[in-house]
Amino acid sequence: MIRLSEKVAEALRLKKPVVALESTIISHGMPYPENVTTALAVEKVLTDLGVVAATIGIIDGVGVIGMSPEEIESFGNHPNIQKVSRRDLPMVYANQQWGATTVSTTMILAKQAGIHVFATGGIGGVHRKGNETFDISADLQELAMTDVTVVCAGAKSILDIGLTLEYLETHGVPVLGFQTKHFPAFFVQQSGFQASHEVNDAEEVARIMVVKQDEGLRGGILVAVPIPSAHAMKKTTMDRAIKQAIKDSELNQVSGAEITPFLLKRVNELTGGESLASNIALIKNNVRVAGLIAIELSQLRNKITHHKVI
Ligand code: PSU
Ligand code: MN
Repeated sequence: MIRLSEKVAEALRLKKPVVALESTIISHGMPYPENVTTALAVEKVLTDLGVVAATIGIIDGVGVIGMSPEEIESFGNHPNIQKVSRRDLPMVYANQQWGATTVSTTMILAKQAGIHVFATGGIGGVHRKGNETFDISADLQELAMTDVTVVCAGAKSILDIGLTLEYLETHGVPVLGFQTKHFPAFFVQQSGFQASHEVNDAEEVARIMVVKQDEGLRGGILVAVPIPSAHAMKKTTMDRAIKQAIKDSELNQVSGAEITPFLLKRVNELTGGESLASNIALIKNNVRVAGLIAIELSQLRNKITHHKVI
């Protein structure tokens, strides 16, 4: 059910660094045309580092690992492309549909292709009042079971970040603060909660990944990179927008899979261009960190193979 682009297939064959990228961020995370220009710009961040970008999406029922610029444009410009999480995957495949992959689905497809590093903006998590609604993103279950390292800027405070971190702890997912002990909240550098562990650099992340894989410890790793300070937003501005967005979602009785896209869109509208600029800056930064991790991982893996041959 998956098809690798030639570039991605070759890089994986040669054990060169590859980073996966998701497509729901393109279809539901940002307005057109900035979604497309950003998706292409982040691929360039990777290319400049010597890393191969693999943007993942589902086209006519096939999981495409390494979408072309034309395919990225179609995803960004499509008025109502379906957001596909783990639950939705069989139907989209069976009915040969198009689908934008969330963090959970991108992890599934990346793992199947043999890609272990994935960069995005923010992950899904336990929603506010999640204890009543049971609305917990499939992203968290995927992190619990699928061996892919997800590099993000934390989670937006549309979620209950405390409960999200508790859930990850219960399921044995390391949450690594990249050069920070704080867990970031997307637009702002600190959520008020701590990461489970602070890492110094990409090399440390890669070593942790290798040990975790080699010890057979199931599941992924979350690397949380704070938004660069020059692009961080005021907490009060964000808190106000998020409060309003949640109120609007309740008024409109939005629920289920619709809620995250609704809140993302509403927060974007309420904070306008400022949040869009921050969003783009943090994604580029996450992708750069993911690229460095992929480079270190590829070096470690190639070294280990070499010693074994001797
Ligand atoms: N949070 C963001 N930006 C996003 C998403 C979440 O700040 O684009 C997207 C991701 O694709 C994530 C999905 O995997 O929303 C989670 O949706 P849900 O909460 O319905 O599981
Ligand atoms: Mn949900």
